[in-house]
Amino acid sequence: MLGKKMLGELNGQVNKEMYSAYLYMAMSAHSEYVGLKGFANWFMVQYKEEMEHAMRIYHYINNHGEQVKLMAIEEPPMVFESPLDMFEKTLVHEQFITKSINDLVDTAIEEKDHATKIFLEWFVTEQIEEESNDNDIITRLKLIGDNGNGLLMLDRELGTRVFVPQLTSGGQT
Ligand code: OFO
Repeated sequence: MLGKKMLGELNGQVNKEMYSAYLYMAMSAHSEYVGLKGFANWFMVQYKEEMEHAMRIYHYINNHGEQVKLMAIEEPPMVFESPLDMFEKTLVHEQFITKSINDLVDTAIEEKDHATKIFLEWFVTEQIEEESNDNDIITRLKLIGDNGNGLLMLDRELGTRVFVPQLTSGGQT
């Protein structure tokens, strides 16, 4: 059973994950437009992962016999100054998501909702990886600076990222 507050916050998180997906899809579209196909691939994989994050919560709500409430997804930005700008914005967004997940855990603890607390542990761990990936790429982009060859090498590397689905259609891992 999900408490009213917990359910509301989980529904809110579905929306935030959908926005994450939308934001990274926008970054993928921008990368494609400026000819950075590897960055476009990296962000498209990120988009797919975010859709899975949303679906994990969607199924969790369903499995509790509750109805998911879908809300409007905010329009993401369309123009970015540079690859570094995209990754700095990605990191800021992921830090916002980390805080949101931590707030959900706080609510689960307050409500003595052990099942939801355990469910959220996957997201807590995932956020460490998300922020670490972004920090790593930001460091490399700063080292590359204005070096076009360095940027193309990183673009080639980011082009090798592959999406590995983790969820079945029923939301099981
Ligand atoms: Fe990027 O981890 Fe979900 O939002």
